[in-house]
Amino acid sequence: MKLTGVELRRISMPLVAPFRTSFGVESTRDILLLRAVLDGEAEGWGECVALSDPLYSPEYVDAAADVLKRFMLPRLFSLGQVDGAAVGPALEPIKGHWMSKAVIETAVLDAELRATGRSFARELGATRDRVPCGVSVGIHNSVGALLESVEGYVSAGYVRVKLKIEPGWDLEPVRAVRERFGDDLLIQVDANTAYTLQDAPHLAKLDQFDLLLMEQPLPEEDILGHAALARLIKTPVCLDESITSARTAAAAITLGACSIINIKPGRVGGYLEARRIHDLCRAHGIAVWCGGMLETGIGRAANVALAALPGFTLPGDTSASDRYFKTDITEPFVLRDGHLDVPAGPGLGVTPRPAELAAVTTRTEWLTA
Ligand code: NPQ
Ligand code: MG
Repeated sequence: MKLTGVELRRISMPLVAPFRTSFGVESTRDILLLRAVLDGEAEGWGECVALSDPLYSPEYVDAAADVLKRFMLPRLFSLGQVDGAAVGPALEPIKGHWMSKAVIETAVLDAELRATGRSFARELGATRDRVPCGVSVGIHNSVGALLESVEGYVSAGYVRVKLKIEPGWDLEPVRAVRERFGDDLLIQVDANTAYTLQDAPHLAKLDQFDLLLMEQPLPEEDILGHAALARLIKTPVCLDESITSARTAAAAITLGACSIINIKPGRVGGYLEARRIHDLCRAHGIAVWCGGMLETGIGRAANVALAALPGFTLPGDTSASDRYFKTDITEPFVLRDGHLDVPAGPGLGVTPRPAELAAVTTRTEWLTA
């Protein structure tokens, strides 16, 4: 099939509550959606996970739209034949911009799979029909407010809680959650690069709370620092921001920088590279779990499919739609017994609902060969 057109659609999604991390706070998610059309009729969707500002990764949503329009789409429009597997190789000469590569690859894959009645989950190699879900809990203004939020998530059925931490918000909130909810609650922490190796003695004080893992304590390029830290603390080190490809994952594993990896398809250039990282980690005995970027139902459907692969042995940040949004653009993902169902229909198995989509759209652009 040939790529004949692409719609770039910007939507503005209000969050149910502000989400604060060590790098900033957001109350609205400004998202780029992409609709790919093959042979003038087959349609597929993708959701770009880039944030508004380059604070989580070097990517940001305006740059994602720009690089797609000026550099990626022209290369793909000029191909005689395109399918999901051809997108990565065609865009290989373009450095970085993984989130932009991921969104167009996903949309082309979705179009191809919908046209042939195959599900995204089946195509990736999913072996389960539902996945256990964790929840990511932002930095709060007080420990009391944090406990109230965690209480709500635990009652909703989430099987694991991830607490965002930063210097000044670490030992006290983690201790409070562990004491209040007991030893059985699965807890992990995520620093989004807020510490340095000099903080190792302080981070070692978190060992006493039996955390599942500590996610990305040090800067993204500090692979050697993570390897040193992993030898100084008992809590397993997990990398997020540092892992941008199967190659960087292989290097981090070989250097002993992590024993667990958070796989976010957007951050690594797409679901096919995400699967390669899954396969690599499985061969090395490295546990993986599926990260999240506050996706709508479109990105969430694809993440839930990936999380159903056999190597995803830890609960992901694949929360229900209502964790983030009052109204989702697709049929909402609803938590049942701490799990989400893996969509089984053709392609991603979910489609934006026209009225809900129109209500949040701020701009659309139609591009053709
Ligand atoms: C992480 N996600 O694992 C990211 C970071 C992230 C679910 O914790 C707005 C503001 C959107 C902050 C998306 C989770 C964001 C955001 C993702 C942080 O590191
Ligand atoms: Mg993270």
